[in-house]
Amino acid sequence: MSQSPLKIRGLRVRAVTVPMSEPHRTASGTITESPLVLTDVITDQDVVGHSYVFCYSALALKPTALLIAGLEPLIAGRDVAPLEIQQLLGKRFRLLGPQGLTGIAMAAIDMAVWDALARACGLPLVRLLGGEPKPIPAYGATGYDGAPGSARVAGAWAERGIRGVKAKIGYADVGEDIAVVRAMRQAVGDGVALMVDYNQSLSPVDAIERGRRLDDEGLAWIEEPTLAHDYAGHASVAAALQTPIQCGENWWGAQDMRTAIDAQASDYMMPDVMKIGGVSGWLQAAALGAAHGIRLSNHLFIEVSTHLLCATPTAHWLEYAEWFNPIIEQPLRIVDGCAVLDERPGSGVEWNEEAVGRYLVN
Ligand code: SMN
Ligand code: MG
Repeated sequence: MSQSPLKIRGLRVRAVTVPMSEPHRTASGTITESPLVLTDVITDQDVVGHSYVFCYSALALKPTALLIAGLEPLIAGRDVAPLEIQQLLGKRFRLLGPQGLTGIAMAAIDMAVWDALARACGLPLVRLLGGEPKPIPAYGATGYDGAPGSARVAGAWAERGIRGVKAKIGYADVGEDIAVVRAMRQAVGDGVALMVDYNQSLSPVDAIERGRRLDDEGLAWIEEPTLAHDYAGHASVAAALQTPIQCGENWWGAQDMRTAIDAQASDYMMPDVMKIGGVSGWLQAAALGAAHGIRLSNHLFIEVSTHLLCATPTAHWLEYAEWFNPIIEQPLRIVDGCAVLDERPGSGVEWNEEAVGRYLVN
């Protein structure tokens, strides 16, 4: 890095819609395409930091892009100092609140600023954070595709050497949930971990009833059985079941995670780097996880999340999803079922400009 501190000059914000090869069905809705906002933080020293955020719904794409671009005057001219920028943005949105699009916009900038800093230092993000690249075991997902469909996808993941597969369940009857798990087990054998995800679709009472039926299936975890912010409900489910409960992808900021820990809502936790507050928010979450001895996995955002898991003392699994790979110049590598980093500076996000141009939304 040069002697004078790197400064932010401005932002470049673009919206894209990346098609999915197959729709991803969950018990709480289907995703057919990936609406993403790409943020570039441009600095005064020939360094550009990149990040993307996932808007879930096409309706949120343009408002999110506008919100991120609107933050440019607030950060232009400031040092590339992500923790300071996090404080600044948090203050700016104190009255509106850190959830929803404001949280997404803050995370977009946070992740791109960290990426710029790592690039300026010539280091992969994990090394900037004081960690080192190491293999992180990866699991894949099947959608809400019934027993034959889930078994087919699970078998395909296992053939690629992936070490775990997570199924979307929450069918009309718990018998169907069990049938999906058994069909997958038959397809992958005993050496592959199986997880299930209810995507918030059950009441706590139903979750306990279904969970008891699933307790003998050898599952690695049961995810989001009930509403993400019903911490007491999740705590009652976690206390009643033997299978570990997994939650976190819908928590906004480390404060939500603290509430979940205080409530004993979940055995394992899987913050989403976007919703938890970017790299800065993840660092707080990782410290909470370490202090409480809670295993942490990620949710989506595989590139930056691999760097972060390598720097997380209680790292557990990498949730691996390839949906956003088409716009990434050098997609994350999986070797022997583990995500593997190299020594490239930054957080692993570099645009495939040809693909970005193809999927641009004006
Ligand atoms: C999930 C939800 C929404 C979009 C993608 C994935 C899911 C997960 O709950 O656990 O990955
Ligand atoms: Mg989930």
